Amino acid sequence: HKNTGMGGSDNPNARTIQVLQQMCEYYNKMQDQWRTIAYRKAIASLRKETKKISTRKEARNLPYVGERLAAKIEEIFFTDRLRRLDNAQQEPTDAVLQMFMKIYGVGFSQASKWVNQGYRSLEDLSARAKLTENQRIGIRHFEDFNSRIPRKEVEQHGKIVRETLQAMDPAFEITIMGSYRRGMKDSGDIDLIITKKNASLQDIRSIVITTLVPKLSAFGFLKAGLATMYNDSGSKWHGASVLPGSKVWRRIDLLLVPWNEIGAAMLYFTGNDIFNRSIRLLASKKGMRLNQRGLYKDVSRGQNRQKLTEGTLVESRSERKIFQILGVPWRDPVHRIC
Ligand code: DCP
Ligand code: MG
Ligand code: MN
Repeated sequence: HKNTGMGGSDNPNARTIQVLQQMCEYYNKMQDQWRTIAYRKAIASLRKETKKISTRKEARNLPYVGERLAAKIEEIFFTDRLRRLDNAQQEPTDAVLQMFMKIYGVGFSQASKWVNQGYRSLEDLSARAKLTENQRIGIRHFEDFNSRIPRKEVEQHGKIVRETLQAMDPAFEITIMGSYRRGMKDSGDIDLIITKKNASLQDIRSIVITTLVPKLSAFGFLKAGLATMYNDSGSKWHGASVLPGSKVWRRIDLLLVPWNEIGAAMLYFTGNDIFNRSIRLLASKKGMRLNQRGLYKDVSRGQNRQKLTEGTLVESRSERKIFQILGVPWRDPVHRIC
């Protein structure tokens, strides 16, 4: 939930917050999760502060502000900028690195490798680098995969999957998740939960993998399978889809969910990712554990909050009940942004 009172331009630390925010966005782009979280927490502390923070010592007294962040806060106060941020913005290879990281399936380590090997453009990569088939697809459809999908089009992709699946078995239920369920006007990809009343994961998986995917591929709707995962933390099929008459490839995720886990899965796949992180943290503070399969109690934790036992399942069928048990008022999906 956005803090509206403080943190705006009326906040005495507005400039410091602005610079830290840019640094945070840089680390987020670099997929440096630890620094991103550390910066977010420090920024949240500063937003709540009503006095101007100028020295390292004052900064050190704020919650979530350690020695190094305190030094940066002082630097911003006295110089109105941050050398680390200037450096980041000037690194010549940085723009290339960030572009490579936008290729589907490419993270920081693969992108850095390519930069270190001297590649500077997508053309370089496709002509000279040794690439996996998925990387080739990611590069060939770079523009498509990085453009936003209008809400109406997200619905059309969902409709094709729904109608095809329900023609085979009308009991299947398909729900569009992710940014679409949060009401956003466009999305980065199409996230579809597929479930069926009283069905097990096996039941759903066998229809989707042996029948649905081949059928949609034969239509020319599904163009490529990019990743599949079947394990304890979920069952999913990631690929690309194209509407009839269109040439634009979209990223589509089929998320297979057994009926008895539908509530926990709805909660997880609605996001956003930061909302998920905070509600999980809240669960862990109450001695419980929340994941995409359910809410568990009697989880025993060691000194550093690490899990010692799995705990027993409390709720997984109803999204609303999970909120209730956690003692959190129901939050409409459109408000699940942190
Ligand atoms: N999710 C998460 N943590 C992640 C990835 C995903 O909690 N690291 C959850 C929350 C997301 C949902 O899964 O909202 C769908 O993931 P997406 O990556 O598709 O993200 P969104 O749909 O929210 O945004 P976009 O419009 O970019 O697809
Ligand atoms: Mg999405
Ligand atoms: Mn997705």
